[in-house]
Amino acid sequence: MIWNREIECMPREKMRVLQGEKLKRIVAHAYNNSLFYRRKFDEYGIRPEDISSIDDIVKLPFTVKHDLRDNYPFGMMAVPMSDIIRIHASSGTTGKPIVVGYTEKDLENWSEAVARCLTSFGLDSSDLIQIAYGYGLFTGGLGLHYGVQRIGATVIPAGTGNTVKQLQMMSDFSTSALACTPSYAMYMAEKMNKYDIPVDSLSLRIGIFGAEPWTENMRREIQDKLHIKAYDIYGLTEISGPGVGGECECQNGIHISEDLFYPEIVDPVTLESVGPGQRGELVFTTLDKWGMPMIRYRTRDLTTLNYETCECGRTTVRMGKILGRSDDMLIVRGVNVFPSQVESILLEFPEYEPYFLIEVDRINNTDTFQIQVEVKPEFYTDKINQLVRIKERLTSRIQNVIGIQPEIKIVQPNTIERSTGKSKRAIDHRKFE
Ligand code: DLL
Repeated sequence: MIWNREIECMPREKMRVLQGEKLKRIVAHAYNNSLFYRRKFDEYGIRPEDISSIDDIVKLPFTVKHDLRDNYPFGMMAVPMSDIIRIHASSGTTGKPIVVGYTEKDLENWSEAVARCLTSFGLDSSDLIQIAYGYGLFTGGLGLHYGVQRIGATVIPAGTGNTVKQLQMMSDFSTSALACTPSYAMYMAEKMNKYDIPVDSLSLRIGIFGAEPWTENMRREIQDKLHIKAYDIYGLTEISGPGVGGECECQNGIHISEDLFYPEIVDPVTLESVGPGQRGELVFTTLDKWGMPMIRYRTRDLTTLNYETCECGRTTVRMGKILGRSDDMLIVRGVNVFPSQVESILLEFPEYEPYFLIEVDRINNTDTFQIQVEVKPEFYTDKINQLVRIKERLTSRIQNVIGIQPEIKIVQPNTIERSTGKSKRAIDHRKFE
């Protein structure tokens, strides 16, 4: 099923014309109604009249997270506050939170985007969808909530935490789809095992997972453990929230609602556009968001874009899985390390749990690279020799794939923090002055 066939299957040329029209409108709106954009465009010598098609987008300056922080809380709004009917916020890892505001039309568009994703996951009005993303200022809970209502399915607004109760609800209500972070889904699977809840006693068939990077290996693991199809949903607060894009039944790339959120990929260093299929930083322009338009917003997420028509029939551009962030990539002894690489390797080993914590430090001018991992209880043993062997295999696999040798520290089962939201997977203790 396709929620909005006209848009989702629109010929590419027609889509570019539509995007051009919308870009002209939103740039004029931003210039005329937001002091921030007026100053910025004036500084770059850009006027709304300079934009005549979507190709002109490269003339526009970028917007970055700092801009939102500097204009905290409402300085980036492009409508009077009386037209803003909802705010959300994201704390990020450091500093002041960023705040975003939505008009009624913005919320409608956002729900439309989420409705497209849910439909492409195979959900419809007959489904019961348990939302175990956080409600509140985080966009996950309410964002999914409105999308589920839009397709006429039943919302189970569970929120995060209280895992045993979540499982009970899933069983009592015959929940057919679960929406949460992939790490929370793994944790739920672990709890089901612990409490001897047979997975087939549940009615789950679909997972709606996002808000943090996860790998194909993680997908397989979750699908096997929960007997579901696990779909990727992507989004970020600045651009609306969840549903900027989502996979289809082909599970081969995240279709972006590009009539609403125009994506580009740029080289994170030179900021030049890169060719189709090439990896770089994802940049979004919101083409139909009026409360707080985002023009060429640098997401810091690293991925690729594929413009080929999908086997599902949709023509909308597909982004690859997020490979990491240009700002959470660790550079250890000169080598780029992404936490997702470690996750993927751990999942190749039956002995290890997929939970880990990377710690990086600098001692005597040399970077240390330690990874704490858990051995599954059935492989955990007092026999030092056996543990050493398991450790050696992991060390050499990581060295081969990533290019540097880690110090593997095996910790007791269940000691690495399980997360019900986004998991923290790396700590960098180095001080860079
Ligand atoms: O995490 C919105 C969301 C909620 C998306 C629920 C999906 C489901 P933020 O808190 O602003 O918003 O974080 C956005 O999370 O820039 C990515 O780095 C990461 N992220 C989000 N979805 C995915 C995904 C929400 N599917 C940041 N895969 C983004 C990988 C993701 N990373």
